[in-house]
Amino acid sequence: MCRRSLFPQLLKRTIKPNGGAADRRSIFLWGQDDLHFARVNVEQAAYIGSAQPADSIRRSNEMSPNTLLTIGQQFSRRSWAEPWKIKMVEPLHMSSREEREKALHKAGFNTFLLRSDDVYIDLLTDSGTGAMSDRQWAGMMLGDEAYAGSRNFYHLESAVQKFYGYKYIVPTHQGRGAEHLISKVAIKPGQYVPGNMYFTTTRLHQELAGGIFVDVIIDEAHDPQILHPFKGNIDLDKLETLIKREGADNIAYVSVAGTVNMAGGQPVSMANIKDLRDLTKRHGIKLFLDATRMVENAFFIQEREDGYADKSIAEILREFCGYSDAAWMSAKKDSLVNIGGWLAVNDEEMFEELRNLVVVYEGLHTYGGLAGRDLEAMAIGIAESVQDEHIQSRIGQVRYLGELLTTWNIPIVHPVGGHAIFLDAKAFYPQLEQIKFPAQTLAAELYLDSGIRSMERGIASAGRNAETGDHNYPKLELTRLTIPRRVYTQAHMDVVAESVRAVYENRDQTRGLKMVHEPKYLRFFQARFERL
Ligand code: P70
Repeated sequence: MCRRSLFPQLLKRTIKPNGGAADRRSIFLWGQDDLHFARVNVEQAAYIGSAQPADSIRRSNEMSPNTLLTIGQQFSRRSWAEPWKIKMVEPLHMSSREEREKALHKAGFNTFLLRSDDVYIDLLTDSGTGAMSDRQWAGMMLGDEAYAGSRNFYHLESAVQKFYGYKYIVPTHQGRGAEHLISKVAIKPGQYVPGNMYFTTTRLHQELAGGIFVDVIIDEAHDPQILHPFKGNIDLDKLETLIKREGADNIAYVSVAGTVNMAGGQPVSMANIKDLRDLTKRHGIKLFLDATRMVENAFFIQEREDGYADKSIAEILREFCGYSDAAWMSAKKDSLVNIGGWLAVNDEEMFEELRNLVVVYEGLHTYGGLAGRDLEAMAIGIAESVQDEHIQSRIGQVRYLGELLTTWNIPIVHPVGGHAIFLDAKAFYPQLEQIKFPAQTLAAELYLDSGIRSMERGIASAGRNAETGDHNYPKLELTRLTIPRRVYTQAHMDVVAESVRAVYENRDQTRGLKMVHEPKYLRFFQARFERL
């Protein structure tokens, strides 16, 4: 491989500015490698991100061709490292190919049905799989397990108020518990719920409450190769058309996710949420935020948006949340805990309703289905999650894997998002029609090669159309390599990259899968497949 090819040659490719004044003042120049970019501001040409001025590239090129370079040096930047050291380790099981073949058959070619003991590197999800800090573990010992009024609840309440800025907090056992309650309270049957692409559990709860989900994300989000700094943005024209067509009274609320999971962990810009706030205010429509990976979203705003380079992650997070009326959270992601979630609102009346409903479905309003110790770990995790150095190294690790795969020309979603690398299974297996489950097939092949567990995010996840009963055929057919927080090392990422490459090199021999068992709800969790 030619080392020179690793250096970003800045090209004027892209970009259709979308969603707000700040974006419109910038032109993004993306590197040939699709990973690095420079932003040229109309007022002053400014380089941000990891794009490099020409002289540092020249300096690296002067090194001897045999010099071993760190990845940071290869990209002409200083390397990052984790802001922690390891105090306790969990041994992993390294299985043989024969064992994996057996395990995969037993699991019906569905990585959700594998036993964790049969997995080597587990990239199924970043949900609840992070490593807690020594402070969080110490906090667990301070759990106040009173049925009512646990002191840990008040710690959590203060942390959410301080870092996210909402007034009233209701704890829930995890994200979908919060989604259930807010959908029940805020949606009248037949109302529309526009959102920036769907998330499986979010949409299901909206639909179970009688809502009709409408995707109003910008078109760029549906194309894995289009480069856009804020691919999670809402298309304000699409939203306005829906409001005009259906009337503001028929919109329950606008549902915005901070970093859009199904689009590849893509962020929403501050300009977009501000414009969205103005638009919804004009029509008297509420704006609710899925804050699950909002800290990661804040990182991209700091990196890419005019005026935010010198603001802290905590400041950006507070400002962004300030444009919404309410939020729900799966704390198992950004907040560095193994279980937990919450709902937060500014409206007192709505809070009263939610606080009442939580006792029916989750538990009393001061524990919401969690132990006191879980609430404490969450309160501490929130404070740790907004530290700039934490989020830089977290996203740095995801990018590292992306850099390796991109330089090997393996098709992934660009730009690389916050929590995962998404392999583009349609491009990986052009010979497979979507009904042969290319992303599910790729997840199975990766597991067979090395014991790495990934997750299908394509046709199996998209389910069926409620009216026609046919499969939904999403544009994106992706296999997600999700990176747990503070768990794996750079060497693990090397092993993952090499395994993806080995599967890629054998891609011609792959024939796909057929579904032989299909559960009614969220079928991807328990569906079973057979080889074609
Ligand atoms: C994942 C997890 C959970 C999630 C999320 C966003 C943006 C809400 C939730 C729900 C777990 C998962 C869930 C469904 C299918 C596959 C995996 N995402 N909003 O791995 O939160 O899990 O706590 O109920 O990403 O992406 P919770």
